[in-house]
Amino acid sequence: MNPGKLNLTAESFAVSRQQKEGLNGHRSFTLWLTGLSASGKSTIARYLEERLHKDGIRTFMLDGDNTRMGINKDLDFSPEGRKENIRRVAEIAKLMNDAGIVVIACFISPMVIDRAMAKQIIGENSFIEVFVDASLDVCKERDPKGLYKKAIAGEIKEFTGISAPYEAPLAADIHIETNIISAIRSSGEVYEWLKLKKYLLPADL
Ligand code: ADX
Repeated sequence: MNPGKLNLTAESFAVSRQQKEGLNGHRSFTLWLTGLSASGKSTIARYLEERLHKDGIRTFMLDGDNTRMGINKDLDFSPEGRKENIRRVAEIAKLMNDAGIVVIACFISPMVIDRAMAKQIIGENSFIEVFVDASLDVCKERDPKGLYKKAIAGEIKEFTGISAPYEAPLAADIHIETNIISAIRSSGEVYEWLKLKKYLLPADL
């Protein structure tokens, strides 16, 4: 829809994102974890959030299973449903970043073009793509929710990796091979990367 047609004008705020970051004592940004179901996204995110919280960093975790039970409960797993899912959660992540909060977003987000849209919504300098890379065989073996079994039996349609595509990132900011390393070590790698790239310093440094 064309915003001009709806007679909308963006409102400016009295307190800027930078001021909110200053109050919090750290920058805000979004870590975007992409990968197959059962690749370890949510487990890594949980460890990472605990660690950041201990450092006094304000965080929020967005997870596909949860948002699909709430704000996105009207969406399916068709390509259009997934695109709208990603668009909405990217807008939510952006709002949270504007509020000074660090977002850890866990979405399969299987399409390169949809992740590019998320990056565009959130802003290039605030978006960190993390590829949580586990092979399909390993994910099928883990199958914590029994979904791969159902998908292979044809009981779930359009299941990522079985009957729907997953396009791996070609140039993720962080690439974690969870076939090889544990979730806790994976979260440590992300944490060290954030420190190295100075994401965890106060906003004005
Ligand atoms: S996304 O593709 O639109 O990014 P999202 O991350 O929100 O997916 O949701 C994925 C979760 O939904 C999976 O972890 C799984 O528990 C559940 N799920 C149910 N049906 C499907 C399906 N057809 N494909 C993938 N995940 C599914």
